[in-house]
Amino acid sequence: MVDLVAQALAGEKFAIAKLISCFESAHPDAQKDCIAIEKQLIAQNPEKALLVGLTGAPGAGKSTLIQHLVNSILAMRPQWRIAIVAVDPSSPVSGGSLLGDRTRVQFEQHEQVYFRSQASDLELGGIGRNTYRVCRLLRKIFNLVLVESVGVGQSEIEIAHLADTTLLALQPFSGDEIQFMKSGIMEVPQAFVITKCDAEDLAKRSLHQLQASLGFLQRIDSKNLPPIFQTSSWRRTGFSELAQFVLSAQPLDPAAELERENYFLRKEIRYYFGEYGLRRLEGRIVETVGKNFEERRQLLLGELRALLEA
Ligand SMILES: Nc1nc2c(ncn2[C@@H]2O[C@H](COP(=O)(O)OP(=O)(O)OP(=O)(O)O)[C@@H](O)[C@H]2O)c(=O)[nH]1
Ligand SMILES: [Mg+2]
Repeated sequence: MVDLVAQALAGEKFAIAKLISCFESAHPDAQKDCIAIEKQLIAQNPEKALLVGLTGAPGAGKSTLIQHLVNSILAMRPQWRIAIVAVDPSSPVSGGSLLGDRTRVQFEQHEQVYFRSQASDLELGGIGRNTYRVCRLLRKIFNLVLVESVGVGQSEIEIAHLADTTLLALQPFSGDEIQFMKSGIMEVPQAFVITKCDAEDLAKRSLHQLQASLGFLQRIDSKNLPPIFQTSSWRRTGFSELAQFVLSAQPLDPAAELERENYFLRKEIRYYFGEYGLRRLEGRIVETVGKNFEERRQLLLGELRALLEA
């Protein structure tokens, strides 16, 4: 395990994939390994990378955006290593990830870029069962972690719980804004990106429309609107401005980080054991604060299992 962690920190993709598999595994022994990996990583690297979420309607241009954004960031930070997690919609019939259905991003030209896809889980709000834990792992190995989630139901809101900074991609005049306004999603992101701004007048008109829509939202302070970026993969414009924004964003402070940790613990407990489990464990959730996340997870899920089996 010590070797594997050292290799992953040195950027070896095979080792990184093995570590991720451990966090995705449902095997009982895997949790012990996860605890050991987390300890090793904390000992070897006290830093945590920024976690950026990108969401938007299907086909809005998210993957293309990530590809150009990563290129721009690497032009500014040539030594950086970047991980991309794509949360793919899963088939309601087979439960499997519909990998072939989405445009796959090609990053082969960069040795420092690592790509991983995960199946989403609608019951968990559209992100994968282990996405949070895998992102925690990747934040210790990479300088930046980007998560793309497809807009299905509430996944836009869920990714905002997951990420330090959330970007919402919108296509010009797609009608997505109206849907997003109704469901509260427009209030979620730290920045908007209007994609496919291939022509000047289209860019201008769609910017005005978005600004006007945001003006209607009571919960957004009209003097403090989130920044709006406009990109075109065709013209290759807007990506360096967006890259600057990402590079200037800050990870959550420790208090917010702990809140996020508890949010995902509660969510998992509710998923497996329902509201009853959550009520039984609420006190223990608070008592275990101070331990590493994977240790808390093992302890809490183990205690509930024992309680229900007794
Ligand atoms: N004209 C134009 N087309 C674009 C631009 N960006 C993306 N596209 C096209 O839009 C389509 C969808 O792009 P993707 O990047 O796969 O969009 P996505 O949001 O990741 O899609 P899903 O992951 O399937 O939800 C592709 O055919 C892209 O070529 C752009 O800036 N201009
Ligand atoms: Mg995509």
